[in-house]
Amino acid sequence: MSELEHFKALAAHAALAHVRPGSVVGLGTGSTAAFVIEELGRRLREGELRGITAVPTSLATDRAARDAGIPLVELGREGVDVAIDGMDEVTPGLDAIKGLGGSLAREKVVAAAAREFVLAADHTKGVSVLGERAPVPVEVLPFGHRRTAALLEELGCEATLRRTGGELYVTDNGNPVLDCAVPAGFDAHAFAAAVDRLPGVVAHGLFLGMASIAYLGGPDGVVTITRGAGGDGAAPS
Ligand code: A5P
Repeated sequence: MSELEHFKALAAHAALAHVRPGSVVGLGTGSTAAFVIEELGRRLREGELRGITAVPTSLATDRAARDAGIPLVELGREGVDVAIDGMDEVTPGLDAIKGLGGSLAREKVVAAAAREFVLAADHTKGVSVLGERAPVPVEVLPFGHRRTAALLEELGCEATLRRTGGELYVTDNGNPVLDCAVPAGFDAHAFAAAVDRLPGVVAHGLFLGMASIAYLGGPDGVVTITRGAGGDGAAPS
């Protein structure tokens, strides 16, 4: 395991402290979520946790969870007790960018349905402001995606249609993704609200005010970002 993978595993294991016996767990997508799935499966097999069911946020997570022996359920009206997911950027205020792995729409549905939304990642994902390193992924309908890209660019970003190996990338929902590079100092809340109003947009990767805690694994162990009384992230502990 590489050092970065070790950091992801540390954070993933710390996040699992939020899973209680009998919980319905939202399982995120990506390389950090893979450590959550692996460890949750182990704890179930070894009887350390009982009565867990889980809602996967992607086809890849569905497969990995089945392989790990985690019982899966559909997302029901009652939502989930806790959702655990990775992220591409997180601020000290617990705002995040997600979706470089392409599962942002399902991840957002599950995060919004969670009584507790827990983020886990290696320490390189910590930023002081959103957009520092990652674009904001925007999943859009195939119909009119060029027009949607133009509307996004009118909001001040640079929208690039995602491709993998030269092929058009499509999500598990069959939709393309526009990766939007945002200018330094952009107003994430105003941008998110404007993107939400655009026809053709399915979901965007700004997860603002959704997470209750984030765990960042790094050389000094796991740093925790919590929500302070004023709604800002408290000093890491
Ligand atoms: C998946 O769509 C994303 O939101 C991931 O949660 C995010 O890209 C983090 O993935 P890694 O844990 O692989 O960095």
